Amino acid sequence: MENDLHHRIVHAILEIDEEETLKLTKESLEKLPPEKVISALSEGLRQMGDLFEKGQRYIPELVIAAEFVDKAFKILEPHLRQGEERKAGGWKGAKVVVATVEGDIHDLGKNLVSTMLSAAGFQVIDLGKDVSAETIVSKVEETDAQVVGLSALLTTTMAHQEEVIKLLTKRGIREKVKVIVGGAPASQSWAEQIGADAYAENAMEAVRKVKALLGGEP
Ligand code: B12
Repeated sequence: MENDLHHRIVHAILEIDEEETLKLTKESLEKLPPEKVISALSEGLRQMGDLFEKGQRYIPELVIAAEFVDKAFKILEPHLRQGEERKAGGWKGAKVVVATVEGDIHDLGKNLVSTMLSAAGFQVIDLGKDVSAETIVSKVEETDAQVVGLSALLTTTMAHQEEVIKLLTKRGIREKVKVIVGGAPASQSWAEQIGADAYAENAMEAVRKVKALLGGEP
């Protein structure tokens, strides 16, 4: 059942079939945890990306698919929130600045991370996409955020994650804030290479890692 729905969702996305994707998303929610539905939707987009790379899908198709997958994420959002809100503890005061780095307009994954963190009780300051290191670091200074989450989906923009860390150091606030990085080209070894405190592969893991960075359950 789980596998079947997963494959049907991936297939619907590859066929750029909005109606079927949204119908299957709703149907899956009755049978699967929302996290599993997210992973099927993300897998569909990932495969779209692979086809795009091979010249078998084009930008307009990627744009359309991204838009309707975003609608599917919105359907899932209240269900995701429920799960996290049940577990939300004393994180209310903890501030997390989140942004997609400069030059990068991919924001679906970053939005999911923000949603999950705020459902878990964090005060999320989401600066959006294509945000300069200067803007991110100034916001950290202004808000006294304990954590900054940096998203990058392009190999050409991931260097800006490092730029943010360097600027935090230059401003003398690197020790005050934990840095977590994510996005398709990022990895644990990339995080270590640039001196980030953590890497998370998905939004659920991001919540776990941010909690761990702040010392575990409050
Ligand atoms: C959808 C999409 C687009 C959409 C974006 C729409 C939007 N509003 O975001 C559009 C069509 C606009 C787009 C444009 C481009 N794209 Co694009 N895109 C994708 C695609 C297919 C899916 C990305 C996505 O949304 N996935 C679903 C979400 C839920 O997953 P996610 O982003 O990975 O996020 C999860 C985790 O990574 C993690 N995470 C994400 N951020 C963060 C942050 C933190 C702090 C943490 C802890 C975790 C975390 O948690 C998230 C949730 O679980 C990817 C394929 C891929 N493999 O990723 C290509 C891909 C990223 N794009 C690519 C390219 C090349 C481009 C363009 C340059 C194409 C062009 N020639 O114009 C432009 C770039 C524009 C720019 N300047 O940014 C390449 C990048 C190749 C590379 N090596 O750099 C990819 C990999 C496709 C490919 N295989 O070739 N793209």
